[in-house]
Amino acid sequence: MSEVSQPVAGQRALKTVFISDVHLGYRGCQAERLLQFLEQLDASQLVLLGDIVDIWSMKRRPYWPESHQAVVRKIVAIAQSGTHVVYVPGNHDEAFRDLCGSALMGVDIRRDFIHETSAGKRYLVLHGDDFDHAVKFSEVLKHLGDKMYDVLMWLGHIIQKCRHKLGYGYWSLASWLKHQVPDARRYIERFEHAAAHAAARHGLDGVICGHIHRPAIRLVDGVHYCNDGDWVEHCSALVENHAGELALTYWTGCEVPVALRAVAGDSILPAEKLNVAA
Ligand SMILES: [Mn+2]
Repeated sequence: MSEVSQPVAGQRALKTVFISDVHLGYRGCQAERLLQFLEQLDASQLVLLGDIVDIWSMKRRPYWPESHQAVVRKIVAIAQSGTHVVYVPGNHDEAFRDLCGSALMGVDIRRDFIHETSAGKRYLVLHGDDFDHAVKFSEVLKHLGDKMYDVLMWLGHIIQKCRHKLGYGYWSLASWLKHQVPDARRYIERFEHAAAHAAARHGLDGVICGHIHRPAIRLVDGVHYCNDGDWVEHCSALVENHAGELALTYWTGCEVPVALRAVAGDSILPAEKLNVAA
């Protein structure tokens, strides 16, 4: 294990933070939690890895509360405060893919790119819908999934309210259910293998993506597979420290100054490991 690198004077706490699948414009978006996360963000680079805005959902049902606008304002402010912000549009915001290669309000828009960590490891960075064809997830199933998802989100919010009253932290019903369904597990596995193969084909060490709303860091076929999760169910981000180590961090809903819990795989890393002040 490499030594923990402490940020030097003037250096940001983290090197890179990846978030995706925020789904602004969709009722399930956890905009308030994301705002709190972004308030605490201290990173040299912020990567917005797709499905930041849910144009599909807004076409079905227009929805744009103040908190969603506040997230956009916050991101622009972060870009203007010296953090390099890169936006990789996903499938729910693919209209922005026409702007790939340009910069908007200080935000670089890219279709995909290769990220090199401080440790010299090279990662393919992309949203992940590119692998949908590989996993052959049928259109019918997808459509059923959308409807089911709305019901689950509604149920999940009720459970969340009860948990909050009882003093428990954030927990996702949709995520827990998905892990119980064999088909969903197979879909996730196929997706992870397709992503890993793409990175291997390009001769890279790993892949960083989002899209399937399932945060993960693991070795898949010898490739370092990293998924930053989402801000509908998990409220998760993938972070890189100055030593080039990658870890997942979750907004837990705890009312502590920094509600960031860093985990890698199943093990919980101490916060100092990631230079995140606890
Ligand atoms: Mn997506």
